[in-house]
Amino acid sequence: MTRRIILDCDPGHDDAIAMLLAHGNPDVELAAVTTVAGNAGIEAVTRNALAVARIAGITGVPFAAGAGRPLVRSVEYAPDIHGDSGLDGPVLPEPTFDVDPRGAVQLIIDTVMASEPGEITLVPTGALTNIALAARIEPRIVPRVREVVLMGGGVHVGNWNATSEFNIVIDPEAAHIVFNESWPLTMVGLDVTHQALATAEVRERIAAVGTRPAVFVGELLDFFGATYLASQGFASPPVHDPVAVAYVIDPSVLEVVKAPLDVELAGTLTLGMTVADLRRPAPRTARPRCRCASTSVASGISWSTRSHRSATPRSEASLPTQGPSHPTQGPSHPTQGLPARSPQLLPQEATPAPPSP
Ligand SMILES: [Ca+2]
Repeated sequence: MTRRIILDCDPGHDDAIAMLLAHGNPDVELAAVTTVAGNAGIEAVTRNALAVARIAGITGVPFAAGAGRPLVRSVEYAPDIHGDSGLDGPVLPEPTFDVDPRGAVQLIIDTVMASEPGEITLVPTGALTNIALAARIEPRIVPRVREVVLMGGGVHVGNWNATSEFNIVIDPEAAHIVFNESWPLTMVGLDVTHQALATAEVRERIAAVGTRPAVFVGELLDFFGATYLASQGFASPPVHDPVAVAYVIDPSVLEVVKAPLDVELAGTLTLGMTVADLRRPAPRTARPRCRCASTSVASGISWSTRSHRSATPRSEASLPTQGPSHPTQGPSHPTQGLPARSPQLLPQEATPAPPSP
């Protein structure tokens, strides 16, 4: 069944690839695309989203601009990774349509309320400001949302600082709201997305597609790969946001465990840290503080069990193995020794998408 999603994003190189994947894959349908300040300011990321829509040929999907700053804190951007524009590298085309005047939060509310209960999945790949505001302004959306599958956080891993991931730490209060609503929520965090690497082999497969979106993805990865190498030491860049979309398309791509989950708001060293209690067996005193119907944490990529639906199937044995690509990925990392490559679904985001109705 086609899953209808609202992609709430801050494009952003990996957001752009996530959008291409969501548009190009027949198992998901973009019900709306909303933007939030994060990788760059709200005007920039919104312009970027519209440019990606033109490159992908997305039409008939409402786009809306959302929050320009976090709920409480000062706004922070990520130019070291994404450049000042949020999408440095490719030359972007001018948008061909305007944003929805209702704005992101109202568009999210209207889309969920106009859909059947359980129809809409929220896929935030930026700060959770818009999602938190929507839940507060119209609480009736919460039980109507099928689930929230977000890229953000991580278990014992950070990127903005030692403990915290960018999307969560730039608006931790919004994350707290979203983590403590009663919808099912799955966190696709850094411990998983740091394994979803755009290796040379993956990039060759995308380049071989040869379409405009494929060339665009190559240009995105040229810039993204260079900044990730310079700023964080990755030999191949981790392509975070498409992993959340890939999980919606095919849950078998990730190993997921249910666990109590919340976000740190009071830590002097750990603000924005996502805290999942993964102790097994779960201690009797371990209770989720949050009220989510269930919280789940992606714990790994299912290299051996996920379905193989790529247009260019290859045997696992033929795939190159790659050692730890990140200097901080220690020898105890559970995936060390596994083929380091992007999810099977990643190359499909470069496939030319059929025009939207
Ligand atoms: Ca993002």
